Amino acid sequence: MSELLETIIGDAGTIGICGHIHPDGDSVGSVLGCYLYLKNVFPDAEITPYLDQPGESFRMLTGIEQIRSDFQLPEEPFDVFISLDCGSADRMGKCQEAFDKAKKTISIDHHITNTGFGQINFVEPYASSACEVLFGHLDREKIDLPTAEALYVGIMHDTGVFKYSCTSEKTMNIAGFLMSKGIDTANLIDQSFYMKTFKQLKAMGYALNKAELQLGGKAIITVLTKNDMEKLGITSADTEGIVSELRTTDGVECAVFVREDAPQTYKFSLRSNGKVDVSAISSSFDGGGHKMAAGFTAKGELDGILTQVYAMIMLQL
Ligand SMILES: [Mn+2]
Repeated sequence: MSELLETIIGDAGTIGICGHIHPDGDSVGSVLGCYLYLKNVFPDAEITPYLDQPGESFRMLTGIEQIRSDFQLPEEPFDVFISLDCGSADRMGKCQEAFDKAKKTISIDHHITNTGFGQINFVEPYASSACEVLFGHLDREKIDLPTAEALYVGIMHDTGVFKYSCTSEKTMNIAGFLMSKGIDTANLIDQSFYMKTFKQLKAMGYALNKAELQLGGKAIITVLTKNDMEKLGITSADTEGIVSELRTTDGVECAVFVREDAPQTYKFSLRSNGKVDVSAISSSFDGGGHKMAAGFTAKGELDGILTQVYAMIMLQL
C-alpha cells in the first residue's frame, strides 16, 4: 500500500494547496479533492486551496467557492504545502514562493517532464491524471461524495472522458470506486465537460473557422490573437477544448492551438494522434506534458516559432 497523505502531513497546523496556472479540469479537481479530503481528515487544521479562478464549468462542485484566487498568502511559512498537477515549480505561479518557504513540501503529479521539485514527490508519469496519483495516497474509507466528485471530474478531464490512451484499467477501477460513492456521472460529465457558454461556443466556431492545414494535411493549426480574444469577449479559460476539436480532423497527426497571451508571448497547446510525441516538442521550448498532449509558452516572432514547431513535427512523421 502506498504512503497515505495524512501520515506525511502528521500534526501540521497549516496546509497550503495549489495547482497550476491557467488551471484545467485535473488541476481544479485535484486541488479541490485534496482540500475536501484533508478538511475531513484534519477538521482542526487551517487548510487553504489556491488556484486561478476556476472556469464556470466547475461551479457545480461542492466547495469550489473555498478556492482562493486572490493569492493573499500569509507571511508565516506553511507547515505543509502540496502542489498538484505541476510538472515544475514555476507552474505554481504566485504560490511558488510560499511552496518553497513551507516546512514540508509535497508534489503530486503525473507529468513525464516533472522536475522533482518537492521534498516529497509522488510522481507517476503513466497515471492518467494528478487526481489518479492523489487517489493512490488517500484512504478510500474517508472519501466522501464531494471529494469523489472532484476527483472524478479531474480524471474525466485529463482522459477526455476516459478516451485518451492514458486511460488504464487502474483509471477505470478508480472511476468505478468513485461512482460507488453515488456520483450522478451523466450530469457531472455534461455539466463540466460538454456544456459551453454561448461565448465559448462562438470562440470554438471562430477558432475552427480560422484553422489551416499544414505539412500536407498532417498538421492543423489555429491561432487566436489577443485582438481576437477581445473581439470575442473571452479569456484564456474559454479556449479549452479547441485543440482537442482540431485533433479529430481526418488525416491529421498533430494539432496545434496557439493563443497570444501578451505581445510576442504565445501559449501553444499540442495534441497528437499517436505518431508524433508532442511532449518532446514542448520540452524543447521548456514546456511540459505527455506524448499525446503537451503545451508550452514561447516568446518572440510567431512565424519563427511556428517554423521551428513544424520542423519538429515533420521530423517525427
Ligand atoms: Mn493533469
